Amino acid sequence: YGVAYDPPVTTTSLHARAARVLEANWTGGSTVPSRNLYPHQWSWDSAFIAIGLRHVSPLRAQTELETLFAAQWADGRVPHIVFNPSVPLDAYFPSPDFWRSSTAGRPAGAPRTVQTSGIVQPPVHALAAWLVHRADPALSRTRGFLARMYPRLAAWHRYLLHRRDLGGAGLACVVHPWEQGMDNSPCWDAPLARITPAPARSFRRADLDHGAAEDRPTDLDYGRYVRLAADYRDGGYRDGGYRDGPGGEHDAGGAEFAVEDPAFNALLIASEHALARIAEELGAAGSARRARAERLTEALVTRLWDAEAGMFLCRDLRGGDALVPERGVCGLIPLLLPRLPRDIAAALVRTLRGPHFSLGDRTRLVPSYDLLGEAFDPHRYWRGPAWFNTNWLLERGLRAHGETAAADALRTALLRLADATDFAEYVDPYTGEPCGASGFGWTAALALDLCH
Ligand code: 9WN
Repeated sequence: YGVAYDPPVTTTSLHARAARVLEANWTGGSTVPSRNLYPHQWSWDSAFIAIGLRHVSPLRAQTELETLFAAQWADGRVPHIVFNPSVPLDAYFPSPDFWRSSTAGRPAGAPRTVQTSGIVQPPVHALAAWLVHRADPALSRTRGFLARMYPRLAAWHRYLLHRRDLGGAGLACVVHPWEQGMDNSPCWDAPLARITPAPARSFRRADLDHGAAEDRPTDLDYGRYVRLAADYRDGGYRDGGYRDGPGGEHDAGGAEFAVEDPAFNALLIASEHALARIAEELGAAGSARRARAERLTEALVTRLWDAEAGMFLCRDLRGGDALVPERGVCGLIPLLLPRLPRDIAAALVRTLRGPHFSLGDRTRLVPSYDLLGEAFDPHRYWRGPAWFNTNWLLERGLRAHGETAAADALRTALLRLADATDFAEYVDPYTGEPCGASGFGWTAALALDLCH
């Protein structure tokens, strides 16, 4: 499987260099994932970045989340991108003129003063807010950090649990692959195949100015991403959603792409537990939120667990409401939940160690997709490479379930590769060779978190 990536010799400590990446990516109110490739604020990146930043500057970590939530829409959605007005329009595609969140005829509830996208990303934010608070409770209380964040976080979860419950079973749906955050995962191949791509000449990809074409999604993928986003925009970013109407009617909305994803929902559950703790810290009751998190965990198991695969799968609501038979790392992320049924957690650990993901054996970090899958490609974005955020989540999950030795080994590997690759965006899971951008925000932040 090739030669293991040969790390350069470094003299400054990992901690100091990670902090320097976050400093270099800081724009005054938030942190960009990458100066070149992603020059704006991204939603789930900011949550992961805040988790690391709290060890360097609790104030900046609080500000990171506050800046993101200042762009929250009136319906509670937190946009996946908050655009930096001083960055040229052609630096990233799709730019604000594509999303049109604040132009004439702007969609209902979009903020007036800041330009955003209209789709969302995984809800890691309440979890991040709680961890940021805990890093410096005195500062947090003085600034009223949690008191200000709580209603916004609650509205965000409300949006996902009501407007995005397109399947009617209680879980949140994503309506675009960018929402789930693992853009070109083979899990989306079947649901995306039904979407007519926008013609390649109708848009210009800025990502190829900075990233190698063979490491990025294809033009055909992009055509479909653009079509889906444009249709959602042209519908005013309205969602269907389950409504407790008099007849309990179920309106699945018009979304052509609607998927229940295990990672997105596991993060929502973890964040709901965090929100319960935040409520208690503020002197309110957390029990209703805990009960809701338990109900969501049950729904996750009922809807998405596949005993034969030994992992969770995605449910394609527009594909006959069937499970997608692809093993993506998203199906392992629920290990993060300490209250997952024991037999399921044990099966997930077995799957992680088995031939499809090969933890502690042939790979250096857990790949984003099945090593034995037909679509596996060790360099193409979310179709095989190992990512630091998903490995951090799995490290947390292994630890939560008492798999201390495996968690320690994963932590060591993660720190080593973050260091050796100058905080790469993602790596070849076999060799550790860096791919995508370097100086990547969440890689630096999560390495920092694991140093503590
Ligand atoms: C689209 C910023 C984001 C991450 C996603 C990752 C990538 C964007 C892109 O970069 O997606 O949102 O342009 O490819 O897939 O997880 O949040 O780092």
